Amino acid sequence: MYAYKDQPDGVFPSVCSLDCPDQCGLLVHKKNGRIVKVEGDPNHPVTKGSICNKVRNIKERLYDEKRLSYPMKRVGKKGESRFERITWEEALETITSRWKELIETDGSESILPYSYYGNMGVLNSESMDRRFFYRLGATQLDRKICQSAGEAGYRYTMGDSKGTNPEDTVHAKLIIFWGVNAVSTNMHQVVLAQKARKKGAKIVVIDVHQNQTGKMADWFIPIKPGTDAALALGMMHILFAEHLVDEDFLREYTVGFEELREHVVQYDPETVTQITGVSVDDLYTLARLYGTTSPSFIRIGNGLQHHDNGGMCIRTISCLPALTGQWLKRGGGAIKGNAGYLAFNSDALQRPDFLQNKHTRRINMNQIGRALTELKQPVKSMFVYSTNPAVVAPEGNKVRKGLEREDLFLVVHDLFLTETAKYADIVLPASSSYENTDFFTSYWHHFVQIQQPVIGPYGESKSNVEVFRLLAEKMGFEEPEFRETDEEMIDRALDYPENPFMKHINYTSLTEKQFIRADVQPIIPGKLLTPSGKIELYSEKMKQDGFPPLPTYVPIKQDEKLPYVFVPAPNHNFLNSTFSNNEKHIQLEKEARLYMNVEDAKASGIEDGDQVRVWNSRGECRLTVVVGSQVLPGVVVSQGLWADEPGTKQLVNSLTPDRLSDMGGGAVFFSGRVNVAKG
Ligand SMILES: Nc1nc2c(c(=O)[nH]1)N[C@H]1C(S)=C(S)[C@@H](COP(=O)(O)OP(=O)(O)OC[C@H]3O[C@@H](n4cnc5c(=O)[nH]c(N)nc54)[C@H](O)[C@@H]3O)O[C@H]1N2
Ligand SMILES: Nc1nc2c(c(=O)[nH]1)N[C@H]1C(S)=C(S)[C@@H](COP(=O)(O)OP(=O)(O)OC[C@H]3O[C@@H](n4cnc5c(=O)[nH]c(N)nc54)[C@H](O)[C@@H]3O)O[C@H]1N2
Ligand code: SF4
Ligand SMILES: [Mo]
Repeated sequence: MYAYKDQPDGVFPSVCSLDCPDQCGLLVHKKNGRIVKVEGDPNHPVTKGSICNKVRNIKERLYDEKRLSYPMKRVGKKGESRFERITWEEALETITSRWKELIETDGSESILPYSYYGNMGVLNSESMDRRFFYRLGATQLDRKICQSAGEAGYRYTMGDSKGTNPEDTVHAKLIIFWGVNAVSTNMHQVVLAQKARKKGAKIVVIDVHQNQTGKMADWFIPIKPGTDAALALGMMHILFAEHLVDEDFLREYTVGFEELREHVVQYDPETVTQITGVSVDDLYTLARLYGTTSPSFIRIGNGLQHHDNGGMCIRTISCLPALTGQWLKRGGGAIKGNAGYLAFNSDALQRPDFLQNKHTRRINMNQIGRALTELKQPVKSMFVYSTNPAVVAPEGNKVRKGLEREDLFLVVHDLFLTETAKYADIVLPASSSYENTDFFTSYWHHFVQIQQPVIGPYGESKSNVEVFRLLAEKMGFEEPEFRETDEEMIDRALDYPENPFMKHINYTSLTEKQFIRADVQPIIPGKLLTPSGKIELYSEKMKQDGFPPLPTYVPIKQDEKLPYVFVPAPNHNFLNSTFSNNEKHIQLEKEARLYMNVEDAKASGIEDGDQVRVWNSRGECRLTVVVGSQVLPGVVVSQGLWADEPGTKQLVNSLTPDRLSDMGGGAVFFSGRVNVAKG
């Protein structure tokens, strides 16, 4: 039997590697050795053959003529995009000799890895690379750009990243999409919600922007940015006042419900309306709907946590299902993230024990601009892979200033010459996930999946795992772990008795079946990983950590006296900045827009379709305005992380603050303020 990649024609199973909760099963069609079509695998029990438009068009990206196919070195100025082809041997030799020098002169902490999950494959995102940088003694990166604030908040209440099984949510009678643009970012949750709707369920969407998800709702509730905790507390106020809580459940499975009942008295409907902009009537309707409908399910989005108060906001919302006893109802409860169910042996994969100096410094990836421009002991070399900080990290102008530093030796490994790669000294071509071996664990559904190479590597491109194997060899690292094969690493990661749900999953069973359901048991509200084992409405741990022990509304910062809160959210046809450099996807998305309320537009003499300048003390952008009632007055929302084509100014992260969220060291992309004017 030939490997898939060696068969010129046929249809082969695959998995989507993008950073998306759905993690779809795919079927890849090949003709004459090339991918001609990608579709959903109808046999996948959750994603069932439907996939998004982005990936239906992925072959345009895989075979885009701009794709990198050989290593290059810089011959122009930083950022000028002038490069010359070199061999892999020269590239690896240049990198490792420079690093050996730096370790001598400045110490190993002068080298910084910078990566995220451009490819969600476990091997390619967090295995050989981690071993390598631990062994090197490089500065450690805190990878907190995405879900860390919310994860920290959810953990205080529920103990772990575990929630409802999404497949069960078809049984829910009320589904709340809260701060999640699910039509674009978790489409199969929408499919499940629509199935539930056919059986009589109601779909409520709470968002600062009536985007495609808001438009599909039975009821859309617009809210002021960063005020959702107050809304949840107002709901709790009414639930307690009107005896709509499940007292038996609260007594048996929670800590602190008596304290919470007292505490929420202050969040009366008038006060909450003032804070959130949700009317008193709507607040009553929502609370009563939630208090009288069961099973009810809340999909807690990422949008909420990208605020100054993001951790506390998600901590607060995650208390709601306990009030009405939802955790014992099939399809009831909430999902913030479900990664906890599919835990594998990450220590065996990453080998943190290779790091000798346990006090090695750490840098939070959200503050990379500061780190590159302000540190007393500077970062002298950075290796960027699977992420595009020049576009996705906050305080973009500071990031670019750092990347421009003449004395920064920058290596970028990517499929494309991204905005970040333009500043590189050495550019390395990356293979796509379709060219690699890897395994995948969803952070939403309960399936583990395998990727076997469907095509050979594009040009001279190499996977992350392979690049770090080669770098280790050149550095002279002799540990056998640097020579492990992909198959050995998969088995090592899945050999993890601590997670009984995945006992039956290993490399062999995955290659036989392609996707395997973990044997997940629903969470038991008395046996959680919180200190008490119960759902902690009152958290002593939070008190020790310096937070209010009860759920609390804390306003976001008014960082500048500017009229609008700016919410630069993702869009439908890109995935973060991925696809922002592919013609097909740009055409689908058309342009970088800014949504503005009619009243604000009128007051500033702005009309629909105008080009506007959006600015604050950190930078400026030029976007095309859509005037309407999709956002409340005082709020402007953009969509998509666009690259800067010549003559454009659309890097929205030029405007976002790099301060950190209340907990978890998260990013606060959506809490900054801006001004907007025509021109
Ligand atoms: N098409 C597409 N899919 C994606 C991505 C993408 O870029 N494009 N990105 C992927 C990644 S990495 C992630 S983390 C997820 C993110 O996907 P989601 O969980 O959907 O999170 P966001 O899209 O960041 O924000 C969701 C919503 O929050 C709203 N929002 C912002 N602030 C507030 C607030 O204060 N209150 C309320 N109620 N709503 C608010 C925004 O208007 C937006 O509609 O999606 C993944 N999937
Ligand atoms: N304003 C604003 N900023 C945001 C967000 C927001 O909502 N608003 N969302 C934030 C969130 S939630 C996230 S998760 C981050 C995500 O930000 P990033 O992690 O930077 O995600 P992408 O922009 O998709 O960039 C991934 C890069 O990895 C490359 N890549 C893909 N596969 C591989 C591979 O196998 N190997 C290598 N070496 N490279 C590969 C891709 O070509 C792409 O250039 O952005 C954050 N930034
Ligand atoms: S991006 Fe998400 S919805 Fe689209 S194919 Fe990949 S996993 Fe499925
Ligand atoms: Mo993310």
